[in-house]
Amino acid sequence: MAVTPSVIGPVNAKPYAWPYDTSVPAERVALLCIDWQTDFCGPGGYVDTMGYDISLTRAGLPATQKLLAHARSTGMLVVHTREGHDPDLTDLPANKRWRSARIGAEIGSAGPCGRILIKGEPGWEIVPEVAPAPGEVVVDKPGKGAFYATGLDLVLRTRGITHLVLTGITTDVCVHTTMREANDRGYECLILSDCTGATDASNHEAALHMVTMQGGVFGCVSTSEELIAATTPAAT
Ligand code: C5J
Repeated sequence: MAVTPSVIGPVNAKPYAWPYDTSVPAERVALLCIDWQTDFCGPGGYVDTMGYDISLTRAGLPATQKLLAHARSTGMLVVHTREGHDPDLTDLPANKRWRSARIGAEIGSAGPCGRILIKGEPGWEIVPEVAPAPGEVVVDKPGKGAFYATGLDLVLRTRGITHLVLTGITTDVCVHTTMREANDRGYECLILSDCTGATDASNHEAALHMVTMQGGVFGCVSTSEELIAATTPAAT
């Protein structure tokens, strides 16, 4: 029996109804879950140790959890990323280490959640609310962007992915860097305001606003509710 796949779009978004090509089969869309790690949103993690308010970085968790269930049921590719470094610190640039030390949370030093931002440590793990399901793609990255020094682009192109939905933390750093990298590679991007968060509320708002400039300079901004509402389920 022929199956018509789930279709996404048009999504009510700013500055245009997403995607630019009106709609897209869910199987050509990847949901990126960026750095939902204890180090960025859990007590005792890197962001907490730096003295920032983790309620801001945790704010997008409930909506992302709901959206993950939707993505899994519609056939979107789910991709998780983790920022982190090798235990011997060979992939940690000296300036990144120095900057983290000067704010009291040196990458590689011991903290309440193990060594800060080190692969395999409790703080580096993705929080349970949005943990990867068995078989889902997990991309480890040493930098802010998920395309730099990783196989992400190859994974997406191999699966025929052309459109990306971005969730995660932090809006202004890893999510934004990844969105910019993706946009330059030709992916049609949508960032969700209720599934992201930053260490500073005004930076979150500013990062979202930046996307909407120049006719959608990096893509579009919307919410998970709008995305879900704009999904036509698969039919047999
Ligand atoms: C930061 C990230 N903020 N995941 N990393 O250092 O945004």
